[in-house]
Amino acid sequence: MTARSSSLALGALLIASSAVLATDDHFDVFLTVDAQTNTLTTGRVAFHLPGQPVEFPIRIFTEPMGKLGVPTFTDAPGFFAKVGDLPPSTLIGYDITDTLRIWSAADGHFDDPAPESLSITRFGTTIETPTFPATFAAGFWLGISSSSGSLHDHADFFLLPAPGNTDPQPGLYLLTLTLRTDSPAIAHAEPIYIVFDFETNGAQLQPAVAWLNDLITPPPACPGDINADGATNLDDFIILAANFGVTSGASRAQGDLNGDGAVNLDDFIILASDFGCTE
Ligand SMILES: [Ca+2]
Ligand SMILES: [Ca+2]
Repeated sequence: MTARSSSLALGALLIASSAVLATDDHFDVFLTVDAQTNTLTTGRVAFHLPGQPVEFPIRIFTEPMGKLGVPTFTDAPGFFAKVGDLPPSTLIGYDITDTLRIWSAADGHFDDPAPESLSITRFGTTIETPTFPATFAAGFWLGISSSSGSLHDHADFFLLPAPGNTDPQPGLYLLTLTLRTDSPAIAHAEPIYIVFDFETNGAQLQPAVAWLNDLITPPPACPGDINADGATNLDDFIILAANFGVTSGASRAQGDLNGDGAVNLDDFIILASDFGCTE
């Protein structure tokens, strides 16, 4: 039995146990429809905290693999809406909108396609991440909201080894999804980013999430505005100076203005030429 076929067989087994998995401590992707723009929007709900608080809006999610003793598997994050958060009886689905990517700890980015792939299984239907960057892979319906507009569904995620390999390499893997409904009146959600941690123990999660935050944050009106207060001034210079010399993994909020992960003279020049800017 190949690793892939054993993964799929396990997936079939896990579908039967999904009621048990739903009680696990985990974060899920919270879903609702923005009343002003009629757009599906995402947050993060913490099932393991009292009252299941929701952070909103959130588009970046992190998840360790290795549930149920299977190193390459997790069924989280799931997808969740409380009563009234979604229109009643509405299908929720997704599409994969990029190849699977792997975090480069050395260079501090998710630019590299992973030789591995990721599969998503729900109700016995499976799709895999596309091989080529920026390729669309049509997903399927994850679930349907109740007559009161609530939803709680989990799919099964499996990390698959590169062709010819027995196991995936340890790393942080980035899955890009766009969530949608079957209602033509509701616009698709902005892409969400799920970082799966396969056997790295989270050492690089913070810079990886910072990199994604930079990716989805619109460029500021003032290119030298490090602390995002709408002006480029001494406050920004102090942050840049405090991090000057960092060679990788730095975020914009730490003074990396050109997005190369380092804080150095290149960033200082951007700040200096923008000094005094106000929005
Ligand atoms: Ca500023
Ligand atoms: Ca830089």
